[in-house]
Amino acid sequence: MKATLTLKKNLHLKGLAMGLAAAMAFGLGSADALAKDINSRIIRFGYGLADTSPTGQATRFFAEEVAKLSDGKMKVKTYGNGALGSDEQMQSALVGGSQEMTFVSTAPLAGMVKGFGVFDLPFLFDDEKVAYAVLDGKPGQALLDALPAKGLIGLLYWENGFRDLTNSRHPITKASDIEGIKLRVMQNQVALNVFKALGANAIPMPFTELFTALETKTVDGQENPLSTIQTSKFYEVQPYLTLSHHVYTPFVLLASKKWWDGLTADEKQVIQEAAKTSQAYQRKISQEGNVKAMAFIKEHGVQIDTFSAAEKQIIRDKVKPVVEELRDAIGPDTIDAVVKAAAEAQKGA
Ligand code: TK8
Repeated sequence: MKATLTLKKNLHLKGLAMGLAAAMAFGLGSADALAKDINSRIIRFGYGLADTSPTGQATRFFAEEVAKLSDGKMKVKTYGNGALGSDEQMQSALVGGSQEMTFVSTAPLAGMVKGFGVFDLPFLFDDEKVAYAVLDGKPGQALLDALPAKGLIGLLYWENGFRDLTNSRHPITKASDIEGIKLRVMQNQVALNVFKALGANAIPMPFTELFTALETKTVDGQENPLSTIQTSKFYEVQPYLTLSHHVYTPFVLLASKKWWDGLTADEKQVIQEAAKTSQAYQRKISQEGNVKAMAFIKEHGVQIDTFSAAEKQIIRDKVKPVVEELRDAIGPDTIDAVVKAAAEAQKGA
């Protein structure tokens, strides 16, 4: 009799243990979240792109991941279309602690960490794979590591993408066609000097002011990836597009350090895990978005041109002196590390 009771008790305990193990193994949120030190939080995540953009979609994916991993306790509220300000204004809001998260292009960050200006140098990366190898490797991490001293946590890189030129004046098929174009550029010394070297009348301007500036012809042109040209509706006021792919701009997924330092270790882990899962998703839909945007822009009557290899070489030659001059403005070690890592990644491709 006694033996049977013991056997039953053991079987019962074993069943319980297996049930809990299964719950943990299948990551059933509630078992995990309850066991973790996670508080109810609202996270304000502002960004400049249209909420219909692929990266706008990625912020909602990120919000769902955070909710899943925190059992709904950490709620990310996303605000697209520049609703919370320009990249520069949101960077400052994170430093001050009045906003928790954003993604911004590396160009505006160069004002805080000069090394981020390296990504505004033309023709650095042959394709996205090379860019990911550099960004997710030591050179990219070294730049993120410089952000906490400025009040920002650089979680990882998302993709803005290869930039293409649009304008409302005339087709641009040769390097010399850029001369005299009033071209909006992102607000840093590298982007400004590079396009001045190409003869453009380069005008630094926040992204949030760009559509109106194009519509009112305050500027003739701009440069951004295809999915931005579509979703921010630049194609409506830019009849000429040149597939220049002249610069690859990364986004940095940022958190406010003031806010971050107040999170528990488990809450930080939720954000970091969600960021990592979202990176693969964001890069995938970013590339898919550019393919869709190309077809969309073509259908909407925009004239699409390209630069020949010879014209691209003329561009490289024209900006070479400026790139040399900018070595100090960016940091020679950063430039050399990025160029070396890109060459290695390209060889391994
Ligand atoms: C969006 C910007 C934009 C960037 C620019 O907030 O400013 O042209 O390419 O994507 O970060």
